[in-house]
Amino acid sequence: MLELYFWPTPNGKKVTILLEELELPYALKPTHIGRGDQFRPEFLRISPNNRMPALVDTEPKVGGNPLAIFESGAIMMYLAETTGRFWPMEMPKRYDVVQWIMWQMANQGPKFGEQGHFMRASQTPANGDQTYAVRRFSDEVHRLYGVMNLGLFEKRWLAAGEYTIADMICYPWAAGWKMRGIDLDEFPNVKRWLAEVGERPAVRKGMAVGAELQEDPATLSDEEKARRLKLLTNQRATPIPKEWGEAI
Ligand SMILES: N[C@@H](CCC(=O)N[C@@H](CS)C(=O)NCC(=O)O)C(=O)O
Repeated sequence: MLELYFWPTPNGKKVTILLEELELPYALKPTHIGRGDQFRPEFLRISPNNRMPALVDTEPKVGGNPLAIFESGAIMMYLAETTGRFWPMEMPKRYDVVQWIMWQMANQGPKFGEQGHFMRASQTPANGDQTYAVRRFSDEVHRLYGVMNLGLFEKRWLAAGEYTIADMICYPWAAGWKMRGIDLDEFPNVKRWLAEVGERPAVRKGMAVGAELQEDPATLSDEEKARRLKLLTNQRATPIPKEWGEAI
């Protein structure tokens, strides 16, 4: 059984898209990052980075103990490789896909995430002037849409001449262009690609997973909102949990 530790954010949805494309059964393990589930000792054993998504394959094909993987890119490579789908293994296609996965994990995900962070931070006067940070990351986001637009020039898919995990991993963040202040008409190749990927039934399904988990912020008290904000923004190193025992 595949157990997916998940919360409905773009990073989580990369994996649900792939699982839906693969039509694999999986058990969703809601990991409420606002409440702090990502700091539970048992979750940190799976994902020491205190981030979801994470995957546990309780019966790996290679045999042995259950296999735990964190980082969405690694999870997607594992699923694609073990099923033999959406990641051609022959050269040079294999690395055409890998380079876009690396690009997404090192550029699109982090920079888009920081743009969102500083845009939210700028709404609180106590944080001071955030103009520099918002500008820096908004420029990066614009540059990165441009990178995809170049990468998709005269190409239907990002890599390997076929629909792969490279497209799936880049889709959920790219789909949020409107709230990022992006004019999609500047990036016609991305616009065309977003429309085609977004129409796939498995992509629609994967993007909708966990919608019922979302909370209406209006139902949260001011104290709870402040507690969650602190939990998500002021993180420092987590000591080895006492529950792990001496042997770890
Ligand atoms: N590079 C990681 C990023 C994962 C990530 O940032 N997850 C966020 C939600 S989108 C999270 O779990 N945040 C919890 C926290 O900040 O404590 C991946 O792609 O898996």
